[in-house]
Amino acid sequence: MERETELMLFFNIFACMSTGIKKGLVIKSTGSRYKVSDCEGNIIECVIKGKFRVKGIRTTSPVAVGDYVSFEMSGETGTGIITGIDERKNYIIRKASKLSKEAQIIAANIDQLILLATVTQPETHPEFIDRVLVTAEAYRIPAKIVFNKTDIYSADHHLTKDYLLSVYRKVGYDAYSVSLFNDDDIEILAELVKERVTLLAGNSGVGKSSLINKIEPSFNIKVEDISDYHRLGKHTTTFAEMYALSGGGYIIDTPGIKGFGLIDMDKEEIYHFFPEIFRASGKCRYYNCLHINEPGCEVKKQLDEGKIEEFRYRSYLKIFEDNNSKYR
Ligand SMILES: Nc1nc2c(ncn2[C@@H]2O[C@H](COP(=O)(O)OP(=O)(O)OP(=O)(O)O)[C@@H](O)[C@H]2O)c(=O)[nH]1
Ligand SMILES: [Mg+2]
Ligand SMILES: [Zn+2]
Repeated sequence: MERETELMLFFNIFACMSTGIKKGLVIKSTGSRYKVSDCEGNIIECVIKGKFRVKGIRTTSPVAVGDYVSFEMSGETGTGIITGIDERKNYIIRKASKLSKEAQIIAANIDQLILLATVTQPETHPEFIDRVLVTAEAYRIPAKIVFNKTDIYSADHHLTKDYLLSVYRKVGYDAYSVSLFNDDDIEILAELVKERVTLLAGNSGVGKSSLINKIEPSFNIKVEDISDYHRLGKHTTTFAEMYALSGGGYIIDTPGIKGFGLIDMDKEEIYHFFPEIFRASGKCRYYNCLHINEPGCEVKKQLDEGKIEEFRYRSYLKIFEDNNSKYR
């Protein structure tokens, strides 16, 4: 387990032994009610008392899955009342909707993000992958990419998957391809998530819940019917849930993350979150080059030479032009 997570657990177990205020880990949030796991493994329904603020952002709900919280038991109802949130190691947010100023914290205290993608059923667009990766980079959460459903890929789908694997590996990401119907692949996945807090991201229908079920069959999480998953507008108001793994660690299942990449970023900062563009930028003629049309731009040069992949650069431009980004 990562050092910081370990320290946090130790601290919380210690805090648990004192009387009065209890400590726990938020494993589910439905906006106003929370499920909190205490140090003895009891699950307590909790509500929030008072106002909590997260510096700099307006959130729909101040407490997120993965948060360590303090709570007191309320005598009458048997529910807990959350009175404080421990400082977060990190968190990841999305906007509640495209026009909204409010943000939703998807999860907090994450060791890694695993982006589950599929070349078919459904097709994950590379731009979506890039937006998730940019978001993870912006929050300094290490990201890995896993292409799923290889059992149903045609020869062309395999070519596409191999191409994407090579692009993302070259950029520096760990990237894998699996089928959830292959036992060896399940072992690889189980190893990837062991003793870590993993946020599982990806389009609706790529197999996030199925993956957790395969690693821990006892969870029996509801899996979408194959004919249902592509319906638009689903899942927009559902929340993340955290599952404790028997081998240590947690997986956070996130239903339908649509708004990924819609967070506000400074425009001149976006290229920092494309590692290969950031690497090239050191050789640009101008220190404030944004790699659009500037003379002596190393990024454009490497793009022409095929060293930077065209679709990655296009994703950069798309995010750059996105109205939601601030230009200061
Ligand atoms: N052929 C094949 N089907 C898979 C694989 N993994 C998952 N599926 C199927 O894909 C469908 C969707 O799986 P889910 O686990 O519900 O997908 P999800 O990512 O949790 O979707 P949301 O909860 O809507 O975000 C189900 O019918 C699964 O059985 C795989 O490796 N191969
Ligand atoms: Mg699911
Ligand atoms: Zn440049």
